[in-house]
Amino acid sequence: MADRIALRTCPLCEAGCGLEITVRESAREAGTRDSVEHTVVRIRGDMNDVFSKGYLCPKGSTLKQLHEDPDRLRQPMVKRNGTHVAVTWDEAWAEVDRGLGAVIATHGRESIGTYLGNPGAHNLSAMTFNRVLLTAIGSRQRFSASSVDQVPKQVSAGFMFGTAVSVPVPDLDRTDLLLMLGANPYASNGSLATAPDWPGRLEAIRERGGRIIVVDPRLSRTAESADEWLAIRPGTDALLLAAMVNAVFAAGRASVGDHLVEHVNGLREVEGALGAFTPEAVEAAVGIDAATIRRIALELCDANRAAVYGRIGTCTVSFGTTASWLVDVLNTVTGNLDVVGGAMFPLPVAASPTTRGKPGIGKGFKTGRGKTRVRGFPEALGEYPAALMAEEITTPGTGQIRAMVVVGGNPVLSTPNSGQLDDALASLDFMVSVDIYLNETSRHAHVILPAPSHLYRSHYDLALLNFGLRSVANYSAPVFELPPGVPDEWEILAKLAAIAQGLGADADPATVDEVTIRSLIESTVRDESCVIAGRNPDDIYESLSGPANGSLRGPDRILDLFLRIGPFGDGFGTTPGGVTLAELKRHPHGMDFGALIPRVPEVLRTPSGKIELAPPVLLSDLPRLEASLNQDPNAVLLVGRRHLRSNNSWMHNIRVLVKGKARCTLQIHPDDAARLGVKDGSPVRITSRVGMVVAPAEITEGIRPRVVSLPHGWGHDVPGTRQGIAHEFAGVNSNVLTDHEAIDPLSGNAVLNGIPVTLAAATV
Ligand SMILES: Nc1nc2c(c(=O)[nH]1)N[C@H]1C(S)=C(S)[C@@H](COP(=O)(O)OP(=O)(O)OC[C@H]3O[C@@H](n4cnc5c(=O)[nH]c(N)nc54)[C@H](O)[C@@H]3O)O[C@H]1N2
Ligand SMILES: Nc1nc2c(c(=O)[nH]1)N[C@H]1C(S)=C(S)[C@@H](COP(=O)(O)OP(=O)(O)OC[C@H]3O[C@@H](n4cnc5c(=O)[nH]c(N)nc54)[C@H](O)[C@@H]3O)O[C@H]1N2
Ligand code: SF4
Ligand SMILES: [Mo]
Repeated sequence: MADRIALRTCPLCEAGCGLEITVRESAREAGTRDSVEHTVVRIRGDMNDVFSKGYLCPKGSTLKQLHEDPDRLRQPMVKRNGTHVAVTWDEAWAEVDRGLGAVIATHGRESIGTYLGNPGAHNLSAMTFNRVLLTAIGSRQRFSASSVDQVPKQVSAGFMFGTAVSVPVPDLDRTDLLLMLGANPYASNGSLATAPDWPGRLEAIRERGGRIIVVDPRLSRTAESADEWLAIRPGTDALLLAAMVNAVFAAGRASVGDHLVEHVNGLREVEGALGAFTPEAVEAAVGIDAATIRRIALELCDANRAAVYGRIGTCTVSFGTTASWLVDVLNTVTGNLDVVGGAMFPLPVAASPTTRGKPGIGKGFKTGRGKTRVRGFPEALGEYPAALMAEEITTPGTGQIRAMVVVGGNPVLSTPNSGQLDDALASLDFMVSVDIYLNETSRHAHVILPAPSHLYRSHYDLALLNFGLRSVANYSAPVFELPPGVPDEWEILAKLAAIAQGLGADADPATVDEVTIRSLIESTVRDESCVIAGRNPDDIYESLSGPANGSLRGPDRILDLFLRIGPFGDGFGTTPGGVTLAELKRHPHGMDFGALIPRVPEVLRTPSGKIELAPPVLLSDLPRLEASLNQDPNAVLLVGRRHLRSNNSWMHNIRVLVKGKARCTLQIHPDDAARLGVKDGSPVRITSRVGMVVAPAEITEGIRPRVVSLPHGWGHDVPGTRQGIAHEFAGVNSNVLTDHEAIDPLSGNAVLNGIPVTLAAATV
């Protein structure tokens, strides 16, 4: 057979690059399991992709190696006598039914915990059926990678603008000045601001005469390419931002702009609340001099178009929510919120809470609608802090977690005090992992249910396009047809849901799918502000599911509903020519509905219908922020970092990505290395309150003295896993050092940067 080209959005990171995949298919001899043999010949950037235009990073092409990786699980695994053995799907489902059923029968639903990992945010199956699974399980013991990541930004956006995804993004393509804190898009390709080729977009800012300022304790690749690098002391971005806002007010330059005057509450309250945070008051703690703080604050006012953007380094710290809030306060008071070239609200094509409900007003946002069982820590976004998962498993009492359901997550490497969590997972009565590998976390699972290779699944970035720098839609059809008898990931999730509901091991995922679409349609037609309000649900169902629409089922059918009721949708006939899944399929390189447009006040969903610049919850954290001015300037603080060729804790079983220079090194300043007497490459013992690891030193001028950096996601040398290559390039687990007690009180997010450590030369 001739080669064919398949187009697909890369699911590995938030950039969502278009891939052009050359595929060879040849007929197999009769009697083999699949009738067609597939080979991925080559993967390169899709030059015609509407958003990425051919850009891709070194990880994108390795979907081929991932697809072919012999260690990637193809069959379910069940733990027997301490060892995982491959079983049939029927055996695996029977085991899940027995295991989950027994825990529910004995301890009740609250004893089942869930952890949803990061790849789910890039996965149409998970985006449509994880919620179904959580509802079916019916336990409040919900955890996810969100609370080791972006929850602080979602909480601050929720209080200010009304929904947890009302997150302004920097309008990179039209800005003249970008102030970037705690983000390294040259490695990570951008986060909570979705666009392919961040490096190219940043270079374009400078080419058109603009400036980029990077705030980072390390001279990251992004800082290296910027006009200015400010080597901040870890964990102090909230102080820096507070001082910048203070300086803008003090200079009499605070102005939200004519476009926002009518739409902002709390401007004077913010001015008063931040009175103590003068540039002079914060400079010692922050490690950046007052004159520089003041100058940059005023540059943001003077620039024609400027944007402030903060990410991991501003979120995964003790003042994560406060810093995230202050980023948008600074954008607002410098007149840069909701203007072209400033910080703007995305207009997603599908499934955004910012395009649902009555425009301009809403119920607003709350946290604390429940408290953790053990220490009474408040809920955020319907979840509890991942940092507290271990104590919920190990502390006896009613509601103690006795079983875990983990979907696409590796919390043993990704969440704080992993040593403790590792032990906790080992103590469970039952655990099931939906994962593609037998790794540090899934090794604890009694049953591992393997999701099929990405190339067998359809794809649409339902989550990340909520943060798109343009309104883009792109659907990827499966590259290969699933072999008979192998469930798609959504079918795995739907069947798990059915089993959790007590429907037994023979339950049909199709039934769950039907119930799901019916209830989605029902709630949509009941929503008065929806374009299909009051329509007959059966007609909508038929329009989605009938042969004329390709007899859609599963995630594709849900996606079609979301597209059609979205701002560019056909509204099931209301807006002829509007987007549908069928239309999207006719545009395999994607559809681009344009650059960002100003959205205030329509985007707001606060009860007041205004931007809340001074939410009381945020003001209440300021005394704690002020107390943090008195820090020990001599403390040695650990931060993390990312590498372009790595992806959190996985993609480490792909040789082309891990070979070469060791990645898991401790970056350390020459002065600190000299004091310890360590040479480049020699081992350093790093000790925190909760743990100790030894990693080789990488001596570099590109880090602030008294700051050291170790990447996360390594430590693949534990027994009982099946990742041969990752094992060879094991590295050490930095989250052995991060402290489960250190949590941002407003969001429950873990503190993963700015960890106090002591260092010593280690003997080999
Ligand atoms: N110290 C420190 N820790 C951190 C961070 C940090 O900066 N510093 N960053 C944090 C951040 S931002 C994040 S998002 C978290 C990530 O935390 P997690 O989501 O817990 O970890 P990942 O490494 O993304 O693990 C992904 C898992 O999903 C599996 N997988 C991959 N693709 C699929 C799929 O299609 N389906 C299924 N079912 N499984 C799949 C992989 O095999 C792996 O087991 O880590 C956090 N941890
Ligand atoms: N190649 C690759 N790409 C990825 C990922 C990956 O693992 N590898 N992970 C994906 C995920 S899940 C996410 S969430 C995104 C994250 O994307 P980013 O937010 O860009 O994360 P990082 O690349 O880790 O950059 C964080 C930077 O913050 C700095 N930093 C640490 N502490 C502080 C601090 O206190 N203040 C300030 N100002 N800076 C600090 C670090 O030195 C680092 O350079 O990347 C995504 N993309
Ligand atoms: S930047 Fe790399 S990993 Fe991210 S979507 Fe693009 S090709 Fe994939
Ligand atoms: Mo993340």
